[in-house]
Amino acid sequence: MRELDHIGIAVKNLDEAIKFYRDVLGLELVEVEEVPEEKVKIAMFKAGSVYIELLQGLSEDSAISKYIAKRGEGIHHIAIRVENVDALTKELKEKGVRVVYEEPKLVSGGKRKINFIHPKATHGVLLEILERYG
Ligand code: CMX
Repeated sequence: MRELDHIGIAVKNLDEAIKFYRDVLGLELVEVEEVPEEKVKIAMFKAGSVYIELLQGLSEDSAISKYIAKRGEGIHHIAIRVENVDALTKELKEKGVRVVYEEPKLVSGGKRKINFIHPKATHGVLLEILERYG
């Protein structure tokens, strides 16, 4: 299984951005949560079979805050859902592909396991690989 899971959009103000995606576009807001492991607060919207994830940095040193400081708001990453993120991380490292974390991270109280492939290895897009539990 390798399916598009979500598109991540970096935003300055999550509450303001939610108003647009929920109230103007009419997308279904599935959940809002803090992901302290990644120093972000996120809002997940269902958009057909995939999600749109809005991300606001929780501190200046968050990857999202740094991204916005350099490039402004916009598409930050694309996420692919896979069957086994540990195995894929190992496989990528063996192939010499630059992953962000040596070992995948469990986040959101164990609801997801994630890693990232560096944009320099993917022709310019930060790619998240993730496994979802429940
Ligand atoms: N998309 C595309 N290119 C990107 C990028 C992005 N999101 N972020 C950085 N880049 C590019 C930059 O343009 C730059 O390219 P040039 O050298 O050609 O100018 C290069 O990558 C290095 O950029 P940088 O600003 O110096 O960024 P860093 O190397 O400090 O960090 C990265 C980049 C990907 C390692 C870092 O953002 C990271 O660790 N990301 C993974 C964690 C993360 O993003 N967490 C937030 C999401 C959490 C979640 O989804 O739950």
